[in-house]
Amino acid sequence: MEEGQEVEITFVYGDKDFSQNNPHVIAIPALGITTSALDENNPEETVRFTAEESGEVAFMCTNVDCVGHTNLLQGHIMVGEHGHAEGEEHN
Ligand SMILES: [Cu+2]
Repeated sequence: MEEGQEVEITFVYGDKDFSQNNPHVIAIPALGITTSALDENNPEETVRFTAEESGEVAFMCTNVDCVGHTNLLQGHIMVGEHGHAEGEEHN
């Protein structure tokens, strides 16, 4: 995604093979975004935001009790500089 771009991201619960419900709560702290608990009962949530600055935006699970929690702490969304999105043409 590119700086200044409006973005929608849908987080999808992916633990359907588990024998237990395993709620995750996803946060993007730099954008002040936190989802509801994502689980069997609420398997998807879409967040919308505008990427104001280029760089890496971190996201992670904030439910410290979820199974596999330590694997879910290092998500990154890459925001490119305006006008430098890969594949863009300049005429
Ligand atoms: Cu989690």
